[in-house]
Amino acid sequence: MRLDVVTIFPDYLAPLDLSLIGKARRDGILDVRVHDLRDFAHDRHRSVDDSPFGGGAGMVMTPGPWAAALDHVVASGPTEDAVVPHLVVPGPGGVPFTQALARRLAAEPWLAFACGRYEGIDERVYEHAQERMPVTVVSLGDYVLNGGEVAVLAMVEAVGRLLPGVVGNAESLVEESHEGGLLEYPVYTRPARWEDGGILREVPPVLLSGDHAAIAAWRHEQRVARTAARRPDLLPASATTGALEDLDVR
Ligand code: 6GU
Repeated sequence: MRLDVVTIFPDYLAPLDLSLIGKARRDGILDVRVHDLRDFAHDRHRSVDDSPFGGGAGMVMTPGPWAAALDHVVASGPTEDAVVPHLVVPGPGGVPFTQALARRLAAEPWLAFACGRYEGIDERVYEHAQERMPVTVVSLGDYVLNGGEVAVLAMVEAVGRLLPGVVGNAESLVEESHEGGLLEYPVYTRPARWEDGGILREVPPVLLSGDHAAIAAWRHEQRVARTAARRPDLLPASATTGALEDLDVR
């Protein structure tokens, strides 16, 4: 998979050299290219922002450098199996980033990310981009970050680990939180009896029983209980309200 990132802070993307994503790059699974937006500015000061028309706080990213940078990314293709990238613009006003969206993005051969800063990017940049490639504005959640860079790190990690060969144990991809619609069950390892400064903390006995059906049932109960406590929005309404659907009333 080819990934291009346009940013005014290329150093922010340095973690993409580390861990599983760094390994995937060295293994040739990911081809990541980071571009400095200021390289596409036209003036001596390499400026990329200006004050907003209509007034208001902060600065807005100017369209010229963005159009030049995105045109440069498009012109650097086509890749083996895509003529243009799917452009992802991180921003709190986007569609929610979910495991389902991560899976859809993981099926794309080429993604580009446009990292905004300040109060946002001039709206005409979206028009320019949409006439050349698919564009999706994506939000990590209902809070505000200073720019798209940290969001790109999160999205690239979530997408990259779904690519074949990135996560060694493919099984560890299926039992996780959000795959299957429930949060993950609690996990334990040795010692089975842990002396924690005068308090004995033990592993739930069922996990030591060797009874695989009982273990599976316990883990499922834990997933449902944990999801009800922390993320009731993920459960069908019937699971939390004891709604009529459960009573088989006809
Ligand atoms: Cl994707 N970007 C920014 N700048 N802020 C955010 C976000 C993204 N998701 C939540 N807040």
